[in-house]
Amino acid sequence: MSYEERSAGHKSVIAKKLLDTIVAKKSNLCASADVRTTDELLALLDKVGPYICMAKTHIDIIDDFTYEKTVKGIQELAKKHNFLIFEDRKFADIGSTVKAQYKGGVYRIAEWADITNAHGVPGPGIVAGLHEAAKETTSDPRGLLMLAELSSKGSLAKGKYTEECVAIADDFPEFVFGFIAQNKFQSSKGNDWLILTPGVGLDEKGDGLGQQYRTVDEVIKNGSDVIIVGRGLYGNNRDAVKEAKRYRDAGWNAYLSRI
Ligand code: S5P
Repeated sequence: MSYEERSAGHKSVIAKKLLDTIVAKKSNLCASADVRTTDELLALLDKVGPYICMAKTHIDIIDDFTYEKTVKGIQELAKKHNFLIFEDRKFADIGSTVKAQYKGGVYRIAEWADITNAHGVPGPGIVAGLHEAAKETTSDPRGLLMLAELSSKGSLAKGKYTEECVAIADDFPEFVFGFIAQNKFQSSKGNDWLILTPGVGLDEKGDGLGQQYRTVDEVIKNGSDVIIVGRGLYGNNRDAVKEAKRYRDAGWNAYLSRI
Protein backbone atom coordinates (compact mmCIF):
# COMPACT_ATOMS: atom_id res chain seq x y z
CA MET A 1 0.00 0.00 0.00
CA SER A 2 1.12 3.57 -0.62
CA TYR A 3 1.88 5.99 2.21
CA GLU A 4 -1.25 7.96 1.22
CA GLU A 5 -3.52 4.92 1.49
CA ARG A 6 -2.04 3.97 4.85
CA SER A 7 -2.48 7.48 6.22
CA ALA A 8 -6.16 7.50 5.25
CA GLY A 9 -6.93 4.42 7.33
CA HIS A 10 -4.52 4.83 10.24
CA LYS A 11 -5.68 4.73 13.90
CA SER A 12 -2.75 6.79 15.21
CA VAL A 13 -2.79 10.56 14.76
CA ILE A 14 0.98 10.72 14.86
CA ALA A 15 1.33 7.96 12.25
CA LYS A 16 -0.96 9.94 9.97
CA LYS A 17 1.11 13.07 10.54
CA LEU A 18 4.30 11.19 9.73
CA LEU A 19 2.85 9.52 6.62
CA ASP A 20 1.50 12.88 5.37
CA THR A 21 4.89 14.52 5.93
CA ILE A 22 6.61 11.69 4.03
CA VAL A 23 4.24 12.21 1.11
CA ALA A 24 4.51 16.01 1.15
CA LYS A 25 8.31 15.96 1.18
CA LYS A 26 8.76 12.76 -0.86
CA SER A 27 11.14 11.67 1.87
CA ASN A 28 11.18 8.63 4.11
CA LEU A 29 14.50 9.69 5.60
CA CYS A 30 14.91 10.25 9.34
CA ALA A 31 18.16 12.01 10.25
CA SER A 32 19.80 10.70 13.40
CA ALA A 33 21.74 13.62 14.85
CA ASP A 34 24.14 12.15 17.42
CA VAL A 35 26.33 15.23 17.81
CA ARG A 36 27.61 16.67 21.07
CA THR A 37 26.71 20.36 21.19
CA THR A 38 23.56 22.41 20.67
CA ASP A 39 25.17 24.48 17.92
CA GLU A 40 26.24 21.37 15.99
CA LEU A 41 22.80 19.81 16.44
CA LEU A 42 20.90 22.87 15.24
CA ALA A 43 23.31 23.52 12.36
CA LEU A 44 22.96 19.90 11.18
CA LEU A 45 19.15 19.90 11.41
CA ASP A 46 18.94 23.22 9.56
CA LYS A 47 21.08 21.80 6.73
CA VAL A 48 19.30 18.45 6.33
CA GLY A 49 15.85 19.74 7.36
CA PRO A 50 14.47 20.21 3.82
CA TYR A 51 15.22 16.57 2.94
CA ILE A 52 13.91 14.68 5.96
CA CYS A 53 10.52 13.65 7.36
CA MET A 54 11.87 13.30 10.89
CA ALA A 55 14.82 14.20 13.11
CA LYS A 56 15.96 11.72 15.75
CA THR A 57 17.75 13.07 18.80
CA HIS A 58 19.66 11.68 21.78
CA ILE A 59 19.09 14.73 23.93
CA ASP A 60 21.20 13.35 26.80
CA ILE A 61 24.43 13.43 24.77
CA ILE A 62 24.32 17.20 24.26
CA ASP A 63 27.10 18.58 26.51
CA ASP A 64 25.65 22.11 26.75
CA PHE A 65 21.94 21.17 26.86
CA THR A 66 19.51 23.86 27.97
CA TYR A 67 15.77 23.59 27.49
CA GLU A 68 15.63 27.17 26.27
CA LYS A 69 18.28 26.88 23.56
CA THR A 70 18.36 23.20 22.62
CA VAL A 71 14.68 22.24 22.74
CA LYS A 72 13.33 25.56 21.47
CA GLY A 73 15.91 25.44 18.67
CA ILE A 74 14.84 21.95 17.55
CA GLN A 75 11.17 22.97 17.68
CA GLU A 76 11.79 26.06 15.53
CA LEU A 77 13.62 23.99 12.92
CA ALA A 78 10.88 21.34 12.93
CA LYS A 79 8.38 24.07 12.13
CA LYS A 80 10.61 25.79 9.56
CA HIS A 81 11.36 22.60 7.61
CA ASN A 82 8.25 20.54 8.43
CA PHE A 83 9.67 17.45 10.12
CA LEU A 84 8.67 15.43 13.19
CA ILE A 85 10.82 15.13 16.30
CA PHE A 86 11.73 11.70 17.63
CA GLU A 87 13.64 11.53 20.93
CA ASP A 88 15.39 8.15 20.94
CA ARG A 89 15.14 7.74 24.74
CA LYS A 90 14.75 3.94 24.78
CA PHE A 91 12.76 3.83 28.02
CA ALA A 92 13.20 0.52 29.83
CA ASP A 93 11.84 0.75 33.41
CA ILE A 94 8.56 -0.02 35.18
CA GLY A 95 5.48 2.06 34.28
CA SER A 96 5.57 4.48 37.21
CA THR A 97 9.27 5.27 36.74
CA VAL A 98 9.12 5.81 32.97
CA LYS A 99 6.08 8.01 33.48
CA ALA A 100 8.21 10.36 35.63
CA GLN A 101 11.22 10.09 33.28
CA TYR A 102 9.13 10.97 30.22
CA LYS A 103 7.42 14.00 31.83
CA GLY A 104 10.07 15.33 34.14
CA GLY A 105 13.75 15.77 34.88
CA VAL A 106 15.68 18.36 32.89
CA TYR A 107 14.57 17.05 29.51
CA ARG A 108 10.72 16.96 29.87
CA ILE A 109 10.58 14.85 26.69
CA ALA A 110 6.79 14.50 26.61
CA GLU A 111 6.49 18.28 26.16
CA TRP A 112 8.39 18.52 22.88
CA ALA A 113 9.05 15.16 21.20
CA ASP A 114 6.29 13.97 18.86
CA ILE A 115 7.66 10.45 19.18
CA THR A 116 9.74 8.44 21.62
CA ASN A 117 10.53 4.75 22.02
CA ALA A 118 10.65 1.99 24.61
CA HIS A 119 11.97 -1.50 25.16
CA GLY A 120 9.43 -4.23 25.87
CA VAL A 121 11.49 -5.85 28.67
CA PRO A 122 9.31 -4.60 31.57
CA GLY A 123 6.03 -5.79 29.96
CA PRO A 124 2.91 -3.77 29.06
CA GLY A 125 3.14 -1.46 32.13
CA ILE A 126 5.87 0.53 30.41
CA VAL A 127 3.51 1.49 27.59
CA ALA A 128 0.66 2.27 29.97
CA GLY A 129 2.94 4.53 32.06
CA LEU A 130 4.25 6.43 29.03
CA HIS A 131 0.76 6.81 27.60
CA GLU A 132 -0.49 8.33 30.88
CA ALA A 133 2.42 10.77 30.93
CA ALA A 134 1.72 11.85 27.33
CA LYS A 135 -1.97 12.47 28.05
CA GLU A 136 -1.25 14.37 31.27
CA THR A 137 1.38 16.58 29.60
CA THR A 138 -0.17 17.78 26.36
CA SER A 139 -3.17 17.65 24.08
CA ASP A 140 -0.80 17.41 21.09
CA PRO A 141 -0.58 13.94 19.57
CA ARG A 142 2.22 11.69 20.84
CA GLY A 143 3.38 8.35 19.53
CA LEU A 144 5.47 5.48 20.80
CA LEU A 145 7.67 3.05 18.91
CA MET A 146 8.61 -0.24 20.54
CA LEU A 147 12.13 -1.57 20.03
CA ALA A 148 11.26 -4.98 18.62
CA GLU A 149 14.73 -5.64 17.15
CA LEU A 150 18.12 -3.93 17.22
CA SER A 151 20.63 -3.43 14.46
CA SER A 152 23.65 -4.35 16.56
CA LYS A 153 25.56 -7.60 16.29
CA GLY A 154 24.53 -10.24 18.83
CA SER A 155 21.32 -8.41 19.80
CA LEU A 156 19.15 -10.41 22.21
CA ALA A 157 15.96 -8.81 20.85
CA LYS A 158 14.79 -11.61 18.59
CA GLY A 159 12.45 -14.60 18.34
CA LYS A 160 9.97 -14.91 21.20
CA TYR A 161 11.01 -11.53 22.67
CA THR A 162 10.23 -9.75 19.40
CA GLU A 163 6.87 -11.56 19.14
CA GLU A 164 5.94 -10.46 22.67
CA CYS A 165 6.81 -6.83 21.87
CA VAL A 166 4.48 -6.94 18.90
CA ALA A 167 1.75 -8.47 21.08
CA ILE A 168 2.11 -5.66 23.67
CA ALA A 169 1.84 -3.02 20.94
CA ASP A 170 -1.42 -4.51 19.72
CA ASP A 171 -3.12 -3.45 22.96
CA PHE A 172 -2.25 0.26 22.54
CA PRO A 173 -3.12 1.13 18.92
CA GLU A 174 -3.72 4.83 19.58
CA PHE A 175 -0.30 5.34 21.16
CA VAL A 176 2.03 2.69 19.71
CA PHE A 177 2.16 3.07 15.96
CA GLY A 178 5.09 0.91 15.00
CA PHE A 179 8.51 -0.47 15.72
CA ILE A 180 12.17 0.19 15.55
CA ALA A 181 13.04 -3.00 13.76
CA GLN A 182 14.88 -4.73 10.95
CA ASN A 183 11.83 -6.67 9.67
CA LYS A 184 8.14 -6.15 9.14
CA PHE A 185 5.50 -7.63 11.49
CA GLN A 186 1.85 -8.47 11.06
CA SER A 187 -0.59 -7.39 13.72
CA SER A 188 -3.01 -10.07 14.94
CA LYS A 189 -5.57 -7.27 15.39
CA GLY A 190 -5.25 -5.63 11.99
CA ASN A 191 -3.10 -2.67 13.13
CA ASP A 192 -0.91 -1.14 10.45
CA TRP A 193 2.53 -0.91 12.02
CA LEU A 194 5.13 1.48 10.67
CA ILE A 195 8.64 0.07 10.59
CA LEU A 196 11.49 2.50 11.24
CA THR A 197 14.89 1.03 10.58
CA PRO A 198 18.31 2.16 11.83
CA GLY A 199 21.57 0.54 10.82
CA VAL A 200 21.34 1.98 7.30
CA GLY A 201 24.48 3.02 5.45
CA LEU A 202 25.54 3.13 1.82
CA ASP A 203 29.30 3.41 2.35
CA GLU A 204 30.17 1.33 5.41
CA LYS A 205 29.30 -2.13 6.78
CA GLY A 206 29.79 -1.34 10.49
CA ASP A 207 31.44 0.94 13.06
CA GLY A 208 33.74 -1.39 15.03
CA LEU A 209 31.36 -1.26 18.04
CA GLY A 210 28.71 -3.70 16.88
CA GLN A 211 26.65 -1.49 14.58
CA GLN A 212 25.71 -3.28 11.34
CA TYR A 213 24.66 -1.39 8.21
CA ARG A 214 22.39 -2.53 5.41
CA THR A 215 21.68 -0.59 2.24
CA VAL A 216 18.58 1.51 1.65
CA ASP A 217 17.32 -0.89 -1.03
CA GLU A 218 17.73 -3.90 1.25
CA VAL A 219 15.75 -2.44 4.14
CA ILE A 220 12.95 -0.86 2.09
CA LYS A 221 12.51 -4.03 0.04
CA ASN A 222 12.26 -5.91 3.34
CA GLY A 223 9.34 -3.75 4.48
CA SER A 224 10.83 -0.70 6.20
CA ASP A 225 8.83 2.51 5.97
CA VAL A 226 11.40 4.98 7.29
CA ILE A 227 15.19 4.76 7.07
CA ILE A 228 17.16 6.16 10.01
CA VAL A 229 20.58 7.43 8.99
CA GLY A 230 23.16 9.06 11.25
CA ARG A 231 26.85 8.90 10.46
CA GLY A 232 26.03 8.11 6.83
CA LEU A 233 24.97 11.77 6.67
CA TYR A 234 27.55 13.54 8.81
CA GLY A 235 30.34 11.05 9.70
CA ASN A 236 33.85 11.21 8.19
CA ASN A 237 33.43 14.93 7.40
CA ARG A 238 30.70 14.16 4.89
CA ASP A 239 28.74 16.91 3.17
CA ALA A 240 25.45 16.45 5.06
CA VAL A 241 23.31 18.21 2.45
CA LYS A 242 24.69 16.10 -0.38
CA GLU A 243 24.25 12.90 1.64
CA ALA A 244 20.73 13.82 2.81
CA LYS A 245 19.67 14.29 -0.82
CA ARG A 246 21.33 11.00 -1.75
CA TYR A 247 19.61 9.00 1.03
CA ARG A 248 16.28 10.76 0.44
CA ASP A 249 16.37 9.87 -3.26
CA ALA A 250 17.50 6.30 -2.57
CA GLY A 251 14.74 5.85 0.03
CA TRP A 252 12.03 7.31 -2.18
CA ASN A 253 13.05 5.34 -5.28
CA ALA A 254 13.23 2.10 -3.29
CA TYR A 255 9.72 2.80 -1.95
CA LEU A 256 8.37 3.50 -5.47
CA SER A 257 9.76 0.21 -6.72
CA ARG A 258 8.18 -1.64 -3.78
CA ILE A 259 4.61 -0.40 -4.26
O1 S5P B 1 18.63 -1.01 16.70
C1 S5P B 1 18.94 0.16 16.77
C2 S5P B 1 18.07 1.11 17.30
C3 S5P B 1 18.43 2.44 17.27
S1 S5P B 1 17.26 3.60 17.77
N1 S5P B 1 20.12 0.59 16.24
C4 S5P B 1 20.49 1.90 16.24
O2 S5P B 1 21.58 2.22 15.72
N2 S5P B 1 19.66 2.84 16.78
C5 S5P B 1 20.03 4.27 16.82
O3 S5P B 1 20.16 4.74 15.47
C6 S5P B 1 21.35 4.58 17.52
O4 S5P B 1 21.11 4.89 18.88
C7 S5P B 1 21.89 5.76 16.74
O5 S5P B 1 21.39 6.96 17.27
C8 S5P B 1 21.29 5.59 15.35
C9 S5P B 1 22.23 4.99 14.31
O6 S5P B 1 23.28 5.87 14.03
P1 S5P B 1 24.31 5.59 12.85
O7 S5P B 1 25.28 6.72 12.99
O8 S5P B 1 24.94 4.25 13.09
O9 S5P B 1 23.52 5.64 11.57
